[in-house]
Amino acid sequence: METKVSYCRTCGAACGMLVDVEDDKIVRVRANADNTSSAGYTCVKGRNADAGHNNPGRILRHLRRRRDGGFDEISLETAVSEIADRLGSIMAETGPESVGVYWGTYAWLASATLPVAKAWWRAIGSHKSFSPITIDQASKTVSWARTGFYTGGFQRFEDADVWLEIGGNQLISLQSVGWANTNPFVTLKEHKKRGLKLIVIDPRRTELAKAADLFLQPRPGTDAVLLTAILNVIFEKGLDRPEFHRRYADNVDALRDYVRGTTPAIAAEYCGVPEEDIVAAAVLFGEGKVGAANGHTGTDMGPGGNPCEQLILSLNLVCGRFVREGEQVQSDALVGEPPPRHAQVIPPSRHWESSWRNRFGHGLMPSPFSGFGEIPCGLYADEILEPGEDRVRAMFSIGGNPVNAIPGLPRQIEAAKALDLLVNIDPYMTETSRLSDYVIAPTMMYERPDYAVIFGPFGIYTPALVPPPGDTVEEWKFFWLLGEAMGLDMELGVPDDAGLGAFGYIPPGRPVPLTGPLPTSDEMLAMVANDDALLEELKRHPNGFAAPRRKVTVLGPAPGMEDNRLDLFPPEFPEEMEALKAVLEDSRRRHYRLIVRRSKELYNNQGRNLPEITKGRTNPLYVHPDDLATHGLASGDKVTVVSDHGTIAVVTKGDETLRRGVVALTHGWGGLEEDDPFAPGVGANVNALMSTRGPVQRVLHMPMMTALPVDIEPLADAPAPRPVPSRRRSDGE
Ligand SMILES: Nc1nc2c(c(=O)[nH]1)N[C@H]1C(S)=C(S)[C@@H](COP(=O)(O)OP(=O)(O)OC[C@H]3O[C@@H](n4cnc5c(=O)[nH]c(N)nc54)[C@H](O)[C@@H]3O)O[C@H]1N2
Ligand SMILES: Nc1nc2c(c(=O)[nH]1)N[C@H]1C(S)=C(S)[C@@H](COP(=O)(O)OP(=O)(O)OC[C@H]3O[C@@H](n4cnc5c(=O)[nH]c(N)nc54)[C@H](O)[C@@H]3O)O[C@H]1N2
Ligand code: SF4
Ligand SMILES: [Mo]
Repeated sequence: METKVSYCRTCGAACGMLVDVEDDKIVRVRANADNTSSAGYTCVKGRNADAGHNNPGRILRHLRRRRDGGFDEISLETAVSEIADRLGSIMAETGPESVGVYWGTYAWLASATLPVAKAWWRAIGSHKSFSPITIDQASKTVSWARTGFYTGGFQRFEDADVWLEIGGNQLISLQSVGWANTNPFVTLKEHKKRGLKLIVIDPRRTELAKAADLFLQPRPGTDAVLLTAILNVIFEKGLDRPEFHRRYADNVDALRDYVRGTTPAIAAEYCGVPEEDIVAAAVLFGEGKVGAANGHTGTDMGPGGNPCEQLILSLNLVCGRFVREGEQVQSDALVGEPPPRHAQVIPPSRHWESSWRNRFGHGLMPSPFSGFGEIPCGLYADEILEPGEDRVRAMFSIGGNPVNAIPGLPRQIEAAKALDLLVNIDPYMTETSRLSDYVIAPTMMYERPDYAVIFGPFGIYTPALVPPPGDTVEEWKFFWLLGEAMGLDMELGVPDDAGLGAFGYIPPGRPVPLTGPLPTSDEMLAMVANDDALLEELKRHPNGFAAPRRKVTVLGPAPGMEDNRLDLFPPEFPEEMEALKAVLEDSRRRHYRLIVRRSKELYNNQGRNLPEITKGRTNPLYVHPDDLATHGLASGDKVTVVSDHGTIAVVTKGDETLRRGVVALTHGWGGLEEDDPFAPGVGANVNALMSTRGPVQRVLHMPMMTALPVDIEPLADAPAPRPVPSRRRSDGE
């Protein structure tokens, strides 16, 4: 047995790992305390990676569907040549626009996948590109594209005296703006010790909320009203920073006039939080010298995703939470000369107004994937099912599970079945795999070399620890071979049009043609990184390489950028606030609000198939014990959850951390129609309760995925419920 040093790629945290290898098999995975970034931190997902690699249900040979619904194992050569032929005839009949791609979460967890798949995609020449970004937090992108982007940089957590987190639970999700990327408990504790004040807004008293100095627990979906009142107090008390916003932004007065109507008393009544807490949050945030407010899935998945992110951006701009001209900041470069940073504004792009439009007249969202934008997932099923000359007939899913992940489950199943060709690249028989024509078996993380650069800045490289089992293939090789079989001219280096480079996205790679004999994996990584000095440095530091502390001075605007302005009051904002209030008013028809919640054990749908992780459980519906009691129910009883769009059956679990009238269910679970939701590891798919045809966010077409109005009822065939005590009205309105 041999112990090898590597890092985990189940999520973006890139935690350092020690991996025991025996007979070319991963037998045990544990923390590497010497890793310079994670310093011994790991989570249950990463520690169970051996179970994931060795799972008996793992797909080790490429599969082709038979007419009877079963699958035959086929070689890579057969898969590539048959898929190339079928794509060729579809494109000859109805053109490249009838080919679509879905870039799942795993598409960017292996560095070489994205750049090569992008080169293939660019050569196909279709616009039908989708990714879960548009069912996640793309309201941020909408607000930047409407307001403009200040490139001096956000103030950093290390320097902050106040931090406001709204609708995120970083201690579990590890997804933050630069503080919880790994080892979040220790990081937070250290910064609180030096005086950082944390404000958390969440309808559930989460792990993060318990660590907060000030915690507000509003009714789900009402954050935009709460934020309006916070901005009002900031202006009223003169806590804004005119020296910053007057210099870079227009329409500050319009924003000030708008928020004036929403007093803390009005917001307190609307959101169900104490008036004095709203004032306290505004004062604590406004008086801080350095800090930031951040929205997450809890804000962005709600009925007010766009106005929420607009207000969060406004709050940061009004309070000047950005690095100014002449200030010194930590460089973002790991090696080499740091790129210059300018205090300047990129004007509103309103990308979707000038982009290509689909047959429903919908413009594209900026995207790191395609080089020219993507169509929102809210239109994924429509693109396949609605008639039209350029209807999508062939779909590729890379490291994702669109059937499970996109709201409107029955319609997603119908869409998958309506395709002439569905190709899925996933190590497991997910819902999408089961409905695919071809399933390509990929290598998993410890079977390939890779490198990562994350916020810090910090970088790490790992060699492959074991050879690829069975016929598994690295995704980039599959796309290289497929492009070759299709006779496409592919070139690496497709740029990212989303301007998201600053957030640690994978660089496009060296602009070279992808022809000739297949390179080795390490040669491919070198082409992708396009930075030999970086890779060399990373290879010299198996425990990870943290950049030496280097400061750069923020320069003034570059020539031609001096007069660009931010728009703090885009015309859609007041209309979207009204639309939000109408949805919230309409939601009062139902007694409960269903909210999002992520679990420590799973990463979206990943891990659900591993008994080592689920221990035979399914996803419970979390309900406040007092709410359970009003139905005569207890933890463990079965209920149905009913929304305007569907009904699911679940097991309940009492949870006192929830606000009364709020229930929570984790996504990523649930099978197809024929599966038993109570069977171990199956569970219920929350997306059966949601619909892309209900209220959606403008531009983004994102449906309501949190603050969803639902009712719960005891399940008809479950044991008779206990007698109902006095029926108290829940606080869900
Ligand atoms: N362990 C684990 N980590 C993950 C993932 C995972 O599945 N498991 N998924 C990864 C992915 S893809 C993403 S996008 C990130 C997401 O990262 P986060 O956005 O941090 O996700 P959550 O941990 O679900 O936190 C969302 C919080 O929003 C709260 N909330 C719900 N509705 C509302 C509301 O109306 N208002 C407010 N203010 N709060 C609300 C919920 O109670 C919850 O605490 O996590 C990533 N990390
Ligand atoms: N109702 C509701 N729906 C949601 C959400 C929610 O909070 N509520 N969250 C949304 C969010 S934020 C997101 S990001 C999406 C996620 O949506 P998806 O990205 O579609 O779903 P994942 O479960 O992350 O899919 C990742 C897949 O990668 C596979 N995989 C693991 N390792 C490898 C590998 O080495 N190679 C390849 N090719 N595949 C691999 C896993 O088996 C898994 O099936 O879901 C969204 N859907
Ligand atoms: S937080 Fe967990 S899943 Fe993410 S990299 Fe670390 S060990 Fe892996
Ligand atoms: Mo996500």
